[in-house]
Amino acid sequence: MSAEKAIAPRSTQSARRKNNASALASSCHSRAWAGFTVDLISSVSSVYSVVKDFFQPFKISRWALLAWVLSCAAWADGGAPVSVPSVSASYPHDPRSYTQGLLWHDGLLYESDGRYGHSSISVRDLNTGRILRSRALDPKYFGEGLALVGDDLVQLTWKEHRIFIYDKATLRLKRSLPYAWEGWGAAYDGRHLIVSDGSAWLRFLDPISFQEIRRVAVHDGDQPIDLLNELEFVQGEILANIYGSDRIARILPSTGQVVGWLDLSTLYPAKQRPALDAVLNGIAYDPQRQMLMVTGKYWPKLFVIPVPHIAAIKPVTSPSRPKD
Ligand SMILES: [Ca+2]
Repeated sequence: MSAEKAIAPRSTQSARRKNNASALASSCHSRAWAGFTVDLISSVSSVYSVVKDFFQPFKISRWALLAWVLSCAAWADGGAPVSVPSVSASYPHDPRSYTQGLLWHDGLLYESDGRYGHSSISVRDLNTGRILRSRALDPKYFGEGLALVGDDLVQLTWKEHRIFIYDKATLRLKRSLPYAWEGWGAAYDGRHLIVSDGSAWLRFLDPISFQEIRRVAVHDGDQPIDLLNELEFVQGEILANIYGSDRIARILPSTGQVVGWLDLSTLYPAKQRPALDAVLNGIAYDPQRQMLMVTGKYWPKLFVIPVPHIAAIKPVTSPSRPKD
């Protein structure tokens, strides 16, 4: 999480500018716009609206701003293929939730919420969105990524260098441990706890000692992809929200290469959101039904995406098949 990710008073103009700057930086710097040509018009339009709002007090020519946006678009050329997956269903999601971690296990949703004074871990019913069990964090902690390791829920905190281990059935706090890095996203691949820290690095930790085993730098072609946020391990790939973006990266764990992007910008259009920080964040996976569940901070809905719709896009590095 970057400094911009912290909640500032949302009613102030400075807060809006701060968040606008974050969204803009994410758009240009992380190259989450890779594959830009697929949706050039809509992307330029949305970025331009953010830029115009941000620079409005400085009375800069709209044509100069548009030229700058287009230069960003040209810079973010090429990259892994972009898909717009189909949504098969939607369910209620508590619009007060500042979603930082999401996972699915045995018919229940588990969610980690952030913000100082509001952070929690909870168990939720998918159909109603109702919170079945919840445990608040001490106000000095900002809840972050969440992963299930065996029967233990592992919750990261943002800058507090502390992780919490809970019993999944009761949410009883079993222990807390020091943690070396800034906490953003977390997922478990059955062997390692995979964590992000807002950079382009994904670390693979021993799930018992939480010591680093290895790390990979995430990249789309030769471009690093930073601001990696909420994570999920899905059919051999790591899916990652990119902070401030409406896209999810599909990442090869072995190399960090992005093999595709999921464009989810139509699920909850930015103009309908209650705040600039109401961004896409939260990926859960049900392996039995092979479906993803995605939501965002302050989002009133959770959306279901059948995984076969995603897998239909072949990784660019998949071995070439022998000719028939
Ligand atoms: Ca997740």
